[in-house]
Amino acid sequence: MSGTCVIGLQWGDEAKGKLVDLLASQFDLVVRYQGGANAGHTVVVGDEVYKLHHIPSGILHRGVKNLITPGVVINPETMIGEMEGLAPRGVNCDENLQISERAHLVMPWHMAEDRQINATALRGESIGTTNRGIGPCYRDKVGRTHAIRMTDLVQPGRDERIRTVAEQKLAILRNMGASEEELDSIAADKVIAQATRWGNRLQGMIADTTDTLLDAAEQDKRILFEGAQGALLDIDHGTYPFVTSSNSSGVGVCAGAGVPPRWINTVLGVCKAYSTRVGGGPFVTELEDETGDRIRTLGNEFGTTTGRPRRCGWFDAVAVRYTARLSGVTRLALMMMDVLAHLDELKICVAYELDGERITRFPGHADQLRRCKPIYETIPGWKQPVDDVRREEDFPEGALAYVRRIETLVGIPVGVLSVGPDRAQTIFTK
Ligand code: 2SA
Ligand code: MG
Repeated sequence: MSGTCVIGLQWGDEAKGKLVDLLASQFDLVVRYQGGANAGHTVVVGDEVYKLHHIPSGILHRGVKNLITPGVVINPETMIGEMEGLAPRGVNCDENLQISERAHLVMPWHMAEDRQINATALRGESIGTTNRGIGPCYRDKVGRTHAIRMTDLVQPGRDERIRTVAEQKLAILRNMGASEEELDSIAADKVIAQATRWGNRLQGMIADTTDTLLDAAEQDKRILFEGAQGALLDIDHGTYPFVTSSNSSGVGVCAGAGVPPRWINTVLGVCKAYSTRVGGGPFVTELEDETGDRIRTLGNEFGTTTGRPRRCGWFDAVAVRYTARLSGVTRLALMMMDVLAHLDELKICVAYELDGERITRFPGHADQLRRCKPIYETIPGWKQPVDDVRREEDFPEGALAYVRRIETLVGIPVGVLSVGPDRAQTIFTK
């Protein structure tokens, strides 16, 4: 069987959704295995723009089965909204989507708790979460005492379970100083009524996705694993504590999906030809100047989920080499090449200077990372649009020189180049 993963190698928004959509028709199954509604995958099909949050990008292809597995945290309210938004556009989730009974639910109180996280400064800075309740939901999953899972929605005892948790959460949030409006939104009766609706709507899709996935692997089916966020946001391996609460690097696939490593053989590592980050935390190659503003405008660098402007900077080969190795990347996909076509001069960060020493290892501590100064190599811009390029050999020489330099620094060949949002603007090179 062929298990292929698409993993973001930076801080998310590397255009993974576009690649998954392009590849999906070659696969039998597409799997979302971590994160939740904090993800925003934009897929452009002709004139139609789809913004997906929970639902795997494979849903846009008839005949492809889509799975949301145990490692995902699901907000049923927004997921049902997503399904209803897709239905009039001819996308039928009831037929092609299975949701794991083991997946945890993001409940209304998790959103209220998330706002409290954002109000807290860690090392002098807020994490800047997406306010989607992701961190509090994963915390409750690991804590076990306050968790509610998909399966609970369709089991006897549901209402009682929700009432108990809602009452405890009410007390916790009141103590944290939540507003009356927030407290009102988590009242037990209200949440029970919502959960009844969720159960009725989703029951046909709730399934044992682990069994489905293992059957598929053993039957030699082709499976595509769709990562959300990026490896630098990984809870264990990212720029902690400025990370998300799941394993968003390549090492998260097995646990989140419920698949042993032996079934994975290809890992596509997706990165932008520059860097972006949304939310707080260290960002060594950040450009807080006109060039940064220029990249933001040219690349339309605003969050899909929250609309927040993204911080922009140069390509960081130290960081990407780290995340590519960690994720077991077999090919790089270099996205947004069209944006760089407008700049006179480009820089690639080849090493950091930390406390007077040159390093090429990615530091594990946020404060160390914050002290790192980028050591750049300057490369002349090619100053020629590439939007219409469809073959590798048609790229300007300067653009290819940029690509070759990244391959050398990261140590992995580039197999995909992207020059725009459209399906056709993707060039498979090797
Ligand atoms: P959270 O909400 O607890 O996961 O936030 C923790 C950190 O993870 C970052 N994060 C993201 N960064 C980039 N893109 C993400 N998805 C959306 C998108 C973001 C948006 O695709 O555009 O719309 O703003 C994403 N999700 C989480 C987050 O900024 C925090 O730094
Ligand atoms: Mg995104």
